[in-house]
Amino acid sequence: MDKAGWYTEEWAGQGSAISLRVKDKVHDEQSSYQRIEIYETETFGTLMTLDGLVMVTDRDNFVYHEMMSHPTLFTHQAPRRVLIIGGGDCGTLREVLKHDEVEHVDQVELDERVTRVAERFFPELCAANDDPRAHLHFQDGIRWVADAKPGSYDVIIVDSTDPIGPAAGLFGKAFYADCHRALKADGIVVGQSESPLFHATLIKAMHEAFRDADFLDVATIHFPQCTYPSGWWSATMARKGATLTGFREEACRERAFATRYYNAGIHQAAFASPEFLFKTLL
Ligand code: AG3
Repeated sequence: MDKAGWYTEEWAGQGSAISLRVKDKVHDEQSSYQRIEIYETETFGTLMTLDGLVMVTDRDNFVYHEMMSHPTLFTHQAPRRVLIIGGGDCGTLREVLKHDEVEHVDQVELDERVTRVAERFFPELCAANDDPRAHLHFQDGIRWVADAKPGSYDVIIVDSTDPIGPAAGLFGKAFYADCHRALKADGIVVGQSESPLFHATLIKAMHEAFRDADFLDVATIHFPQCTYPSGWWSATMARKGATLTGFREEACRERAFATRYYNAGIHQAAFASPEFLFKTLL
């Protein structure tokens, strides 16, 4: 927060930044893994940063959390067992638990402090944490997946930070090969995949790593996320033994729960690839 009351995240190497006008810094701690800060902003509600990078704001996190969960869960025919890697603020977990057919969710977050701070400052994101289907584990997600019983999950969601530090391993072939083993035959893994505008080469590398790890089909979906680098974000999905078709459109249209961004039209549109990315991925 500068003297004039702005929080700024400079977007590494991009000569651009996001600034939010801040009323107050309400929390600041150094956990064993990272610096966790909470601000009250003037127009985006509460903001959480990790090592100075924007993770969540009250105002726009719904787009990210809905798109990290519903497109994958409505592509899978019967998602019963779900694994979330990271996701410490619990916003993705809340969306996953909106699906009645989900019977069991393991969430494996490295830093317990992120969840404890989210419980205090983002109670609405943590509203479903007491759901008996939710199982929170605080340990290394890479290790968890390596140790998972083969074929034990329908869906794996990688709700990570940027591919630096401990999260770097969540974007590579070795981790994807472990996901492949941990998934059932028609299982799907989806990971947040940064900005199409800024990080197209990372998205390309993810596609290659998923294919090298024997996934049959890979696709990137797009959505706006105005407080993340470039304001345009993506998630990349890969499926083990089948293509990423089979959208349960009727179930989506008749869903019994509320969403604010996601719907059937968004689902279909999100899979469309911009020309430059299409060419990058060739
Ligand atoms: N996961 C994606 C964070 C990446 C943001 N990067 C940045 N600000 N440089 C956030 C966790 C939400 N559950």
